[in-house]
Amino acid sequence: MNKNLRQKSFNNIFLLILHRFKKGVVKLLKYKIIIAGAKDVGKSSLIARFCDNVFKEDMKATIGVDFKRKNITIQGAHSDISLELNIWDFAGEEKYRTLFPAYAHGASAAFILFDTTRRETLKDIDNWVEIIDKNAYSNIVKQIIATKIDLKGKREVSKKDAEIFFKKYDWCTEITSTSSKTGENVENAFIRVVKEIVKNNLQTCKSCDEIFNKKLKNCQYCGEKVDIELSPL
Ligand SMILES: Nc1nc2c(ncn2[C@@H]2O[C@H](COP(=O)(O)OP(=O)(O)O)[C@@H](O)[C@H]2O)c(=O)[nH]1
Ligand SMILES: [Mg+2]
Repeated sequence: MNKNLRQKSFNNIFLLILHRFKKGVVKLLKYKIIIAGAKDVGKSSLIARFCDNVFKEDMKATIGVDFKRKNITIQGAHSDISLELNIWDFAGEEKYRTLFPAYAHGASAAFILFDTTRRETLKDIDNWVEIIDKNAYSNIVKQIIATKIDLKGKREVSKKDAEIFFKKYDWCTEITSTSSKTGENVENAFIRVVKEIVKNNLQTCKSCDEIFNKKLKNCQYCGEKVDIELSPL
C-alpha cells in the first residue's frame, strides 16, 4: 500500500470511529415557519400557546412582523433530531401586506389561519396562498388551521363548509382545528407540520444511520452515495 493510500484509509477509519462516538448527539437544524391570515384570526395566540403555553384574551395587535424561537426534539428512525423552529408572526392588517412576499422567503412551512367565528376571514386565503407559493421554497409545507373552536356558539364556518372551501387545494389533505384558549390541537398542529418538514428536507444514510440534508448526493458524515431511498421518519 503506498503512503497516500494508507493515509487515506487511516483517515476513513478515523472518521468512522469519530462518527460512532458522535452517535446519539442530537443535531440542531433550523427551519423558518410563517403564520399567515387576516387580522385577529389568532396568529399571535397560536404562537404564544405553542411557544410559551399561555393565552391572553387581550393579546396586543402585532406590528409589522414579530418573531419567536422554539426548540423541539422529534424521534427519527435511528436518532433524535433537535429542530430550532423560527416562527414568524405577521400582522394581518392590510397596511402591512406589501411586506408579506419578503416575509415568505426561505420558509419551510406556512400555517394559514382562518377564524371559525368570522366567515370573512376565508376571503383572503387564496391571496395568502398565492403569495406563499410564489415566494417560499417549492417544497414548502402548507397547513390550514381553523381557529377558536372553543367558541362553539359563535361558529360561522362549520367543518363541512371548510372542507368544501379548501377542496380546491390538492395539498390540503387535512384542516386542523385549534383553540389557543384551551390549547386543543395546538401542539399536534406543529408536530404534524414539523414531521412534514423533516420528510421534505432530510434523509437517513443507509450506511451510517445519520440524518442529513436531502439535497446532498453523498452522506455528509460517512461519504456514502445516496440512492434516494428515504427511511420513514
Ligand atoms: N376564544 C378564543 N379567542 C381567541 C383564540 N385565539 C385568539 N383569540 C382571541 O382573538 C383575538 C385576536 O387574537 P390574536 O392572536 O391577536 O390574532 P392575530 O391578529 O391573528 O395575531 C385576541 O383577543 C385573542 O385573545 C382562541 O382560540 N379562542
Ligand atoms: Mg398578531
